[in-house]
Amino acid sequence: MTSNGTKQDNEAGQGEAPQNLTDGFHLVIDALKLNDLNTIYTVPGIPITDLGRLAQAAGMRVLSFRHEQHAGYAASVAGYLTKKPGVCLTVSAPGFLNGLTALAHATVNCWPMILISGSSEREIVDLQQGDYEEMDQLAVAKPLCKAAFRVLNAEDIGTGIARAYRAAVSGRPGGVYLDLPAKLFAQVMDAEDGAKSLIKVIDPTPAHIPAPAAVERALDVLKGAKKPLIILGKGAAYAQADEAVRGFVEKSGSPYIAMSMAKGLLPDDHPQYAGAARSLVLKEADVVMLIGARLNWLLSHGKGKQWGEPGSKKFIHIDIDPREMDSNQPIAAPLVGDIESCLNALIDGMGDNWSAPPAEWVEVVRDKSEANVARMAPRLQNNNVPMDFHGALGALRTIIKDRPDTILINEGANTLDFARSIIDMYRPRKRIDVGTWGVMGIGMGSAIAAAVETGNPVLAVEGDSAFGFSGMEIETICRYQLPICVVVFNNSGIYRGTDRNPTGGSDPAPTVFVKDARYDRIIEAFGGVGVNATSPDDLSRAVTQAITSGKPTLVNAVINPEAGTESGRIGNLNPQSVVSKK
Ligand code: ADP
Ligand code: TZD
Ligand code: MG
Repeated sequence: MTSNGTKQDNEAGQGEAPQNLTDGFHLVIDALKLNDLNTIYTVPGIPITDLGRLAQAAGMRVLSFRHEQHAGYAASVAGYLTKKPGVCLTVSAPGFLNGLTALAHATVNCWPMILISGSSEREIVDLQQGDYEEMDQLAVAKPLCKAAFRVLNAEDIGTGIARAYRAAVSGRPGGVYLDLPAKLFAQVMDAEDGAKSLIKVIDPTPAHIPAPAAVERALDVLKGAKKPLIILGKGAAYAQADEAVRGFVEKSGSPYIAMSMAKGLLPDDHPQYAGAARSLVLKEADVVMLIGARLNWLLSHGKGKQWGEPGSKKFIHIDIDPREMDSNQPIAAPLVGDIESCLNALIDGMGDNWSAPPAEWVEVVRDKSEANVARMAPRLQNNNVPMDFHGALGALRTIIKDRPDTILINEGANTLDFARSIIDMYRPRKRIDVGTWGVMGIGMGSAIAAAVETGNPVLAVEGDSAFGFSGMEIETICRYQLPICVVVFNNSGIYRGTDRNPTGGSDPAPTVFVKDARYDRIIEAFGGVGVNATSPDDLSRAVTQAITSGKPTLVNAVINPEAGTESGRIGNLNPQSVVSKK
């Protein structure tokens, strides 16, 4: 049926029983539900207010945020955790743009997400006649996501949502934009034809079996290794191939390290885990096997001092995207396929007599790990007041150890870098952080999605600056009564709270915030529990209480303003003026 046909239906419809008709609103909802997409992260307004209402009436979970960016981050994290696209719904132009950062973030992190946005009328937008919230949103979205579609006719809604779903999850996952102009929602069509127009997506993430020759090549390279190293990335966590990952790592006998969000895929106290000997293994390994991890800036592009002598390593790389191969270093054995299929093929190919790597390598790595862990231990038990990062994170480390199903959200600079190395993870997909961009602002959106999608308790460990980006969503957390405990590491600023205005003027330095701020009072405004914690013992008590009760809680953790360093552990990326230094 064409849009003309729809019009006729509309007119004819006046004489007919209304239950025989459907409209754009209902078709969008029915298409989402048909594909088991039952949760929407949104901010309401023209033209999608009724879409949210009707979706809730149809039994969908509709979570209404205070700012679209956080609804978007929530959808991206829902995609990461569930392997189905998270759905974010926004209003036109400014709402769309607010959601777009999260759509780009999802794409950069290879997480499936669909940003559905209402938009203004095509006829007016294209003639630039100044519509309410006018913008050519499809054109703006295109370069920032994996795919972008617009639906003009009600009978194409099913196709639009099916295409968006497939584009988001197939191959390398990413963000997809779906543009729905206001007029579409009110378009009416015959209900039976409407139902028939919907598509249930069959096998949206088909297995991607690696070529046998590529498997053999990878095994040859691995077999030749005297000092192998496996690096697990968040693609391996996303793949939900947990048994294959464990099976392969253990059968290989190789030391492994985990990128931040792959922590816990195997427990961080696993005997092969070399996280505490990271510098040693990166420098010394002769064969490095990347599993769902890119050789991007987070691994210094596989170059530089930390990687030892140039040319001293061979790489094996498992990824679903063939174009990732050779992006930064020549790959001796590219293995293109989905992680589960690739690892199972490798496990089969290893047979029953696979020999473990040379004992001296395994022992050197284990000795170094154990020595570093032992050296760190006393610092984590300090009870200093004001707290430093080690004392405060030592307390939280124990809490996660005792409650390994808790999902840890983490952002900030020092707060991020210290937490990543101090807090051990024991279960897959329990750590969500700033991801590939190192973006601040993912905190509350991620926490909300983690709670909504899993029902597990959530602990968000936030720098005071990082928290500020999404702080108003504390109201959302209280409104939905989510089991989220937010700990703000309050060192009164970005990196440190000690900078001074060099002119002696009354404006504070750009990196410092209000001294002695009480973030805990923010949550009290919305009926949540606020606690001011000045010692690791206080902090431990407050967080344990929060997780046990499941009540929305915000702990203001008072951290020594002198404790941090510039840019945390990536100060080397920070350009500094040599001429203006005193
Ligand atoms: P990290 O930041 O943890 O190092 P990256 O985001 O850089 O991880 O890398 C994740 C990689 O995983 C991406 O290159 C992506 O294409 C890949 N990937 C995602 N899902 C799968 C899958 N199911 N099978 C194989 N590779 C995958
Ligand atoms: N804006 C965005 C969206 N992302 C960013 N990464 C930054 C700005 C720059 N930035 C960082 O890279 S870390 C950080 C900013 C503003 C905040 C660090 O302060 P914090 O953490 O209080 O969160 P610590 O513990 O004081 O180091
Ligand atoms: Mg800070």
